[in-house]
Amino acid sequence: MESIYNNVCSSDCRASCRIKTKVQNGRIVSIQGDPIDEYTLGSLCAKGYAHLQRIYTPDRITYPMKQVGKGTGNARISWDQALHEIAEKLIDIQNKYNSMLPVCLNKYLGTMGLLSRSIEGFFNSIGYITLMTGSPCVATGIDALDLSFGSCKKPVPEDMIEARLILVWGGNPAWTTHHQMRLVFEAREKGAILVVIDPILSATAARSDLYVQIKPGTNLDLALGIAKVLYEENLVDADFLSHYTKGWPEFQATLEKVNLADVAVATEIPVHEIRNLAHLIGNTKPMTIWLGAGVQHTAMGGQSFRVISALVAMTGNIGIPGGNIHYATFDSWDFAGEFTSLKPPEDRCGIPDAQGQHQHRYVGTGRFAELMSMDPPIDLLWVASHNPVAQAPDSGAVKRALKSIQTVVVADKFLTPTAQYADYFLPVASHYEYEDVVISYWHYGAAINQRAIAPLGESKSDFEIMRELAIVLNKLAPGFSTFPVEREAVEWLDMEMKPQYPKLGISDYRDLMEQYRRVDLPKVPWQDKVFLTRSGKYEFLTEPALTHEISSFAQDIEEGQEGKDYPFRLLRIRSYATLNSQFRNLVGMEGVSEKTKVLLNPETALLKDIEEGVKVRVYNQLGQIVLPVSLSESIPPDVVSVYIGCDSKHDIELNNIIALIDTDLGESCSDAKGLAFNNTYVNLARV
Ligand SMILES: Nc1nc2c(c(=O)[nH]1)N[C@H]1C(S)=C(S)[C@@H](COP(=O)(O)OP(=O)(O)OC[C@H]3O[C@@H](n4cnc5c(=O)[nH]c(N)nc54)[C@H](O)[C@@H]3O)O[C@H]1N2
Ligand SMILES: Nc1nc2c(c(=O)[nH]1)N[C@H]1C(S)=C(S)[C@@H](COP(=O)(O)OP(=O)(O)OC[C@H]3O[C@@H](n4cnc5c(=O)[nH]c(N)nc54)[C@H](O)[C@@H]3O)O[C@H]1N2
Ligand SMILES: [Mo]
Repeated sequence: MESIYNNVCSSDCRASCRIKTKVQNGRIVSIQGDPIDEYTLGSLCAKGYAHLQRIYTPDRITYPMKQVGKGTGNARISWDQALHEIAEKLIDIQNKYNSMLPVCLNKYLGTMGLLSRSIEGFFNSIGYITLMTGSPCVATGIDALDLSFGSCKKPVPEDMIEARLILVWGGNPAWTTHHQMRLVFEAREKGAILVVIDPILSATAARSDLYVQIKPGTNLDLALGIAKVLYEENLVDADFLSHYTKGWPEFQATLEKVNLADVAVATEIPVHEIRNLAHLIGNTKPMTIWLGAGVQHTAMGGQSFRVISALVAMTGNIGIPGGNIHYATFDSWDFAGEFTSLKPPEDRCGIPDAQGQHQHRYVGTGRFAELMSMDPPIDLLWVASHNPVAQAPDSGAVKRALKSIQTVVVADKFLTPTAQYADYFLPVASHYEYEDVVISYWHYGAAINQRAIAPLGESKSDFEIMRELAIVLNKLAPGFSTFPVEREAVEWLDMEMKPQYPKLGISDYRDLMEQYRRVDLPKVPWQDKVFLTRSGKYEFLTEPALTHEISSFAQDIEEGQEGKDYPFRLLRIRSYATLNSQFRNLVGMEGVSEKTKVLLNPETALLKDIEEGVKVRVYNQLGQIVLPVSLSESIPPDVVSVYIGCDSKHDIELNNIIALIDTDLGESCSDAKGLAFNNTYVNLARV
């Protein structure tokens, strides 16, 4: 028997591709892009096509496991045993501390499926816990754009075709957002110029009309330099500035103090190139700027985003087709919040806020060292949709925390480096195995994800795990959890999706089955030029942003630099064939993605007596990793770059040597500052 199902990729990615899944006799036999998808036009990326292999790969774990003594090896147990033992631990914690604060949740976006919100829902239903909050990814950028615009909004992807100048600043869409490149190329065919600003001659830079090689961490300096030229040479939109912005006079005063010669020294971009770039920006309208993760992951990432977006404001490229900032918008995630608004039983206590309301205790995500010195301490940690040993900064600290916490529960599909520290491993179903909904934060397409096959082995969706744990808890201690266990997944989806129905022109989420629908957001944001800041204007550097006044030059590159012992800035290149730590275990992917290696400029190699292919130690105050070298002119001499390819046999943990450094923003939207992964410095030695 053969059937076709509608699926959607739930990865943390801009594309959220719709998929047609062919099933024969209960087994998936093919995965193809769905031609109905107006963003992807029916194609997938290398990772999407590899889903088929990933579902059935022999190293996927499809039964619960327990490890008695961390590091001793996992043994298979039953769901009944796993859920009972975890439930008993939760009840013991409440009895011992009269508080659930010793329970900690660390979750991220391993899946963007709506039902994964049941995880937060479950923990809300049992008490006020310690919640690892913030984002390793977007918080810095969101805060920055919130300060300038009042809200983080973007045009539809297709609006990029209208641009005459596309400025990609610190992103590598050719590998991370490849469907968008179709639109970039379409714009270029119509005469648009593609400029890429990046320290590395990336795959995107290689396709650009103008590549500007910037010294990493000097984005703020370059943006100020360009703004200075625009201002000095009157390449600004005076009408926009006088009617729709606040703080322009103060920003002019800042620009008065900027010296282009200093900018050239800091950024290592000659003055004439800075002027050329400014002229291009000032004379080419409409212009759009793509803000990438490379800038956001620097210590001054937030402030840099603000000054880069000021270039769009100064030139009046806001609210017009082909203009604006392409970053992300979470306006498309206007769900009912049924899971997140669950409240625990009345007797549970948390941290009282100013109004005396109980709250969770918040710790920034990635700040695992803090978990080891809390009062009350952390006794149970639940990790889901996240692989912090591989992805959080300072993996050593993450591992120490995981070792020191009595009970670690990891819900995943694979025995990831994090799961190797689990006391309980809970096998999660892939998104082909249960019904769900995914909405894109890039193109706002909403898609239903059907259950194409039964969950493999004993695996369960996060939702089923949480619901069953709530049932067991209430059996052992009646009333312990308020999770409405009788409610089915489909009812939750319907409730969460209710606010979206009018915006999608549907009356049931299942209407999405054979239709391509996007959440109805403006194709071009800010057309009325009314901003959501307190002043209603685009704000350069005003309240409440005054507290984030622009600091001195090159502050970013000083942050994290431990003197001349570690002279090279360490940058990671995302591979087109992997997604963060995922897909590395798929053997077949080695064919399309090169193995993990250190990329060095030949000049650096010469200096360090290193040749192509030899192994080097990349080290700093945190530790070391050893990898083979590949020489590349694409890498500047003061940068060491690690390319994470697929290397199932020699999986390296780059983040062992990534320092935990805060970015300057992130707290307003997420209660924690962002993470400056790109401010790590290292040294090298031939092994
Ligand atoms: N194939 C694939 N796609 C992905 C992912 C993946 O792992 N693989 N991850 C997804 C996720 S979670 C995210 S957040 C997005 C990120 O996607 P992008 O926003 O495209 O970000 P990156 O790929 O990290 O590219 C960052 C670029 O910034 C450069 N850079 C580093 N420091 C600086 C600097 O100081 N200034 C400037 N101007 N550039 C700098 C780097 O050299 C790099 O080329 O991709 C998503 N898509
Ligand atoms: N050095 C360095 N570190 C970085 C970055 C960098 O540029 N440089 N980038 C940062 C960024 S932008 C991001 S977004 C983070 C990403 O960090 P992570 O969120 O940890 O990213 P992934 O490696 O994709 O891990 C997601 C995990 O979720 C699991 N998973 C997938 N689906 C499900 C599901 O349905 N349920 C459950 N329970 N689990 C599931 C996957 O198997 C995988 O183990 O990494 C950050 N770390
Ligand atoms: Mo990310």
